[in-house]
Amino acid sequence: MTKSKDKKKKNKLFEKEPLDSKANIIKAVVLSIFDENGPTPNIYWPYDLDEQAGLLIAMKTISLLMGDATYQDGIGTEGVNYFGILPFPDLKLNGLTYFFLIPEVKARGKALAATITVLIDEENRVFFYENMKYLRIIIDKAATQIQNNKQHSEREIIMDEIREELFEFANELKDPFSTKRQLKILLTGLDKAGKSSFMYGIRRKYSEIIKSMPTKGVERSEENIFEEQNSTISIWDLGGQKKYRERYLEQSKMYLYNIDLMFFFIDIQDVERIDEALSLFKTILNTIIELDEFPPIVLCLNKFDPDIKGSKEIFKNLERIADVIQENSDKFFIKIFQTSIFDHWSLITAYSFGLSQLSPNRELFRNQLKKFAKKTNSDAILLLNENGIILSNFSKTDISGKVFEVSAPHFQSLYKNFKEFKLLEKDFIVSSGITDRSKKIIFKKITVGKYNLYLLLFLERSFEIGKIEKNLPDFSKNLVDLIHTYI
Ligand SMILES: Nc1nc2c(ncn2[C@@H]2O[C@H](COP(=O)(O)OP(=O)(O)O)[C@@H](O)[C@H]2O)c(=O)[nH]1
Ligand SMILES: [Mg+2]
Repeated sequence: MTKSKDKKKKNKLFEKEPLDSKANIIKAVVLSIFDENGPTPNIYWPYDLDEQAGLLIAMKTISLLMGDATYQDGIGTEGVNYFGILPFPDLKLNGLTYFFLIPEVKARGKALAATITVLIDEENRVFFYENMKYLRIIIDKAATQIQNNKQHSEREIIMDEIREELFEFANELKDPFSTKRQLKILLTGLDKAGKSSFMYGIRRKYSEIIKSMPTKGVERSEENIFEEQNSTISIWDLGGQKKYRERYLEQSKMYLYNIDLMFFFIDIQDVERIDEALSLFKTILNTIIELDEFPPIVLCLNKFDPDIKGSKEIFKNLERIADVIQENSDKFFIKIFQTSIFDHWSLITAYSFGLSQLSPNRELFRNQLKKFAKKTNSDAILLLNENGIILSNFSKTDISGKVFEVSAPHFQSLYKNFKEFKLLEKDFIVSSGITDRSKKIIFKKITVGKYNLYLLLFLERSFEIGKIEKNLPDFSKNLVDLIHTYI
């Protein structure tokens, strides 16, 4: 669609850039606005963008996010910002979309829904994932300017500028055309902190936990969130014994480079080694700061076994660790979890949170859950994949979230058992007698494209299954797109 038959309408790109320029990776840049005619491509490049293609881009990007409660209730334009990567199979393109609101007194909700979408060939999509951070900054800046400038002509200039900036950015990259996204997850911490057991636990290889020997050197494995995915996720379990630690710190360029996510484990029962563990944590952070690496970090305060939860001493340790961590890590996004192999859900929660950080679509996912919750009167929703990993969750209150923590794993095994023994009449389970009179829990298998996912809903006792079934097709349809580009 960018290769116009009409050569007279030469666009700026080809006047300035040689044809084989890397900037050619960017096929289109579109500002869409939901105006009185519905979702409309308002300003776009190439200037001769096919009309149908433009409409499709506007419709798809804006409609995915319509129905957002914040927007419709007119609460304000601040909280409504989402990035996501969307597939456009008909155009053979992938789009990085930013959804935002333009304040407009006359409009419903006092704002107009708008998106800026950057499009590239679908086989080049890794470009988006690898450069998300910078692309977000460029697009975010343009969106703010669009919000502040009302004139169409001013906005045209802004869109020209963002395009130039994107070209420049693409041109400076060494290799924007790798075909598969390579992700690297590190598991770090002292020896015996429980790193290997954590992964066995996640994978339900319980017998291995008993047999497990100290990890020698580095053990690599792969994670597949979906059977078919466009990225390779490698998990590097870095052996924690002193000799291995020294090696990976010395050869940090090899081990600690290009990290997308890091887990750090501390054995909170081993009081004597807590200082040593914290010191290793600091050393690793300093080393990766030097490498200019700032991955999100999941800190597992591990061996927080169910039977010691009440212990005062453990509680003191936890507080001390949290303080030290806070002091040393203002440059990083760190999320702390209390984990134990005897509490499967604690592992899943920490692990899933980490994985979700790898997906640029996590906000969009959550938004779909939130919409579905509203339509079905659910207090909380959880979406699990076949392996029980949480893809996304939404809950109105803390309490409903907590209910899930306790019940989700049980429901999933119940469901699987019932299914196996063909005891399931319909494709869902409804709780009965577990909750008080006001609430119910539904566990349901849903198909999204070629995947089986599991949906857990926490909702009013007087729920209507019809309402859920009516809204499911739309929900699944939106998720299909997001799953294709989830990771
Ligand atoms: N009590 C308790 N023990 C654990 C937990 N996780 C691991 N362990 C035990 O701690 C020891 C070291 O675990 P391992 O996974 O090999 O640690 P790694 O060296 O960090 O990989 C093993 O004996 C495990 O059985 C946990 O959550 N609670
Ligand atoms: Mg190990």
